[in-house]
Amino acid sequence: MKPSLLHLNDEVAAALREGRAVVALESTIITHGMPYRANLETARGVETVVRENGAVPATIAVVAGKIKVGLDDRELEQLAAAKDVVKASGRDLAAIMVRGGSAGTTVSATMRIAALAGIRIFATGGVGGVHRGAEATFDISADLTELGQTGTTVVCAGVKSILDMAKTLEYLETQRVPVIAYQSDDFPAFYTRSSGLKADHRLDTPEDIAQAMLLHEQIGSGTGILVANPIPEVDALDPAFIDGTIAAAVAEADKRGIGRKELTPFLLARINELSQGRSLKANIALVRNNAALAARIAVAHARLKR
Ligand code: PSU
Repeated sequence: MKPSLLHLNDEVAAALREGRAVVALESTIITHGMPYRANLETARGVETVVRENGAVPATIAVVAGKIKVGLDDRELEQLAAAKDVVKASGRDLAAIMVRGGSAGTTVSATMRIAALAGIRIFATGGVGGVHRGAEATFDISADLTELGQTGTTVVCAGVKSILDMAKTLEYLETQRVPVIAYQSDDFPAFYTRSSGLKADHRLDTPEDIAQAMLLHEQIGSGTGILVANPIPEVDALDPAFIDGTIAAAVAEADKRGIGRKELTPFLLARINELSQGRSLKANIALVRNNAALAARIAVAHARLKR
């Protein structure tokens, strides 16, 4: 893909030209991760959090066949309300562009587009991973292989236990992706602060993470970095409650034969219904928390690059 294929809005283009901090944001969370209007309010709120922490937000999506880096409010609103938008991972982009379609970009597509635009840091809620039962289905998110070949730092709250967390960490090791937990020894589990699994590394300040990004690049690692930021204590859900809810949703998906790219959106929606909105509330809180950390890392990174 050529950088000239990207449509940057003026604010993002100016910030990049001047070496100021920019944070990329994905849009599958808007189109397939949350119900309307919570999705729109969250998307707007997350952009505000990025600004409050000193960086420029760049929400990435495909709009009428064009790759947009930085959406205006009307585009954000249309994307949030539209019923005909698809979910695009990196491999889907070309075909969607040819037919002039619109798409929410997943972590894999967003991190690739961000890298092309020159944006090094990206905030999301959770990344995709190795699905439970992958030894039979082979269902492993392209987010993991993209992390293995694109040098974007992704700030997330760990992965949900809709996934096989141990296998996800194994796969990240194979892909040479460092996993750094922020102010924690454990790898977080999205709705809860610990998965019971240790993270490879712990760093305690945005400045240290920015420094690690520079060194990772200078070493020529060529891979992304996964920063795992635990959900704030006050927003975390009870582990027994959420694990039971997730298990019920996974069993239902299995029974109904739901798989491939429909699986993650189905599970997110079903968990929200079964938890009577508690999972959505936690999801919004952790995305905002990740956006704040990503912005602080981006500011520290821009300072180091000066
Ligand atoms: N996990 C979440 N919320 C999400 C997603 C994952 O907790 O919205 C979205 C992200 O965009 C991620 C994608 O990149 O789902 C992964 O989908 P799949 O498992 O089909 O690769």
